[in-house]
Amino acid sequence: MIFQADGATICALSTAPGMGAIAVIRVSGPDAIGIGDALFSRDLRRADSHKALFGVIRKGEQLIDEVLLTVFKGPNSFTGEDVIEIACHGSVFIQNQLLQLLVENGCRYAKQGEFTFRAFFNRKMDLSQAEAVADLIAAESAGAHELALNQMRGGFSNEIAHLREQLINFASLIELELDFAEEDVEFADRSQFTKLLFEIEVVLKRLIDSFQTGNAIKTGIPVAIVGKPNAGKSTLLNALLNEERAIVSDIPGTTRDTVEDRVNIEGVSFRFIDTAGLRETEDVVEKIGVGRSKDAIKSATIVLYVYDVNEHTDASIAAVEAQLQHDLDPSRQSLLMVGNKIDEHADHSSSHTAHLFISAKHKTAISDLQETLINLSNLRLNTEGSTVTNIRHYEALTSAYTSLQEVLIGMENAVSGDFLAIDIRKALHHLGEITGEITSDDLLGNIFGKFCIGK
Ligand SMILES: Nc1nc2c(ncn2[C@@H]2O[C@H](COP(=O)(O)OP(=O)(O)OP(=O)(O)O)[C@@H](O)[C@H]2O)c(=O)[nH]1
Ligand SMILES: [Mg+2]
Repeated sequence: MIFQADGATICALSTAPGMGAIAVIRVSGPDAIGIGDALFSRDLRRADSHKALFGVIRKGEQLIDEVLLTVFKGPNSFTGEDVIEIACHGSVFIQNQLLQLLVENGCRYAKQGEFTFRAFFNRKMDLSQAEAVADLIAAESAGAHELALNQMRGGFSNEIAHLREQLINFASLIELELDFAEEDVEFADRSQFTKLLFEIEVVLKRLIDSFQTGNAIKTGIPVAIVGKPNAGKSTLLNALLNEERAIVSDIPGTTRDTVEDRVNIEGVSFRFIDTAGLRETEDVVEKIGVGRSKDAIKSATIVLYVYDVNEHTDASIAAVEAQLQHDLDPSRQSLLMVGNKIDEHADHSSSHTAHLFISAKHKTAISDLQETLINLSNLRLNTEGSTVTNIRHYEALTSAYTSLQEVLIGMENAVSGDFLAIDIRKALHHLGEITGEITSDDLLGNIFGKFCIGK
């Protein structure tokens, strides 16, 4: 076990390291209240839970700080243990003095993620909820925040727990049959079971499919900026990011590798990927770049095709658009056609009414473009049930789905109960991995090791 339940009382700075207006130090464990009581000017042993007390902390005769101290009596605390939180003035000196004092009085410094691990260990939350705590802290956009919050509050866990419960019921009935093998009885109604399996299959499929969106929201919706050399892709990237991120020049083939960066537009996080201009080329390096552009198109949620309005006829651009529409997967990708360099164009009329017309260089109509991107991204938000954002969950769901398929095939071929039971147990195992009924030290180390200290 990466963290043993060693009965230690642990302490750490829970606010960001460095100087701040205030800092919060968290202490959790059986002696939290006793240790706090020894240092604080007021009686903590008889203090109410969840109420802040104002007082001072001294080191011998020396006054360290005036603080607000809150007691959270277990099990009604984040970790499920007795917890105290000390809100002090945010000087690094005070923070260090207090932590030192806590250690001198019997605390041990907490490891990364140890508070959240204890919450998991004490069943205050399951594994997917603990992971959501990390996601919530890292969330930079409204969408990522909403998904993490929903997962932390147990929306996703409940859905998985419900699926598991249904499967467990049937698994036990089938296993019961095995005990009566001689008598040749069927406790588990096969047709009812098949119906249930199909229902579970639908839910699993929906959860698996939601990962594409969930991941896009968490890591930014991938927008590939593609087009011919010199169309103004890099200029547009810079305009969207509001910084000179990519090199711009009038030499076709300037961008050779993909350049990407994230930006938040009205609370939605986008990951813009500027690519090498698409053209037939003999240049070895440029060829690799063009290959990467094509990969970027495949994995993008939104493909933004930029063309120079001065260099195209309506017919030629319609042909490009038709080809792109054909190449994209409409169930998960949208295409946005953008005519650039309108500043150089005398005639603004076009038959392409669905296209956006901008000048990347002069930042004309960039806000229209941003608005369109927001609209396209909204279309893709999952409204029904939970959205999977975590690759670990995605993999476990996919494995559960495969095992379920095996069960269904077995049912179809009327295989015997003992074989069915094996595959059902497998599916249960994979679902249990998500919520943490099934864990390994490696897995826990991996998850909690990513947390910051104090969380
Ligand atoms: N007049 C005008 N020029 C522009 C506009 N946008 C880009 N340009 C110019 O077009 C040239 C090419 O711009 P880039 O942004 O480097 O084009 P690109 O599509 O990234 O080109 P590659 O990286 O070679 O594929 C530069 O000289 C830009 O200044 C625009 O809106 N109007
Ligand atoms: Mg470029």
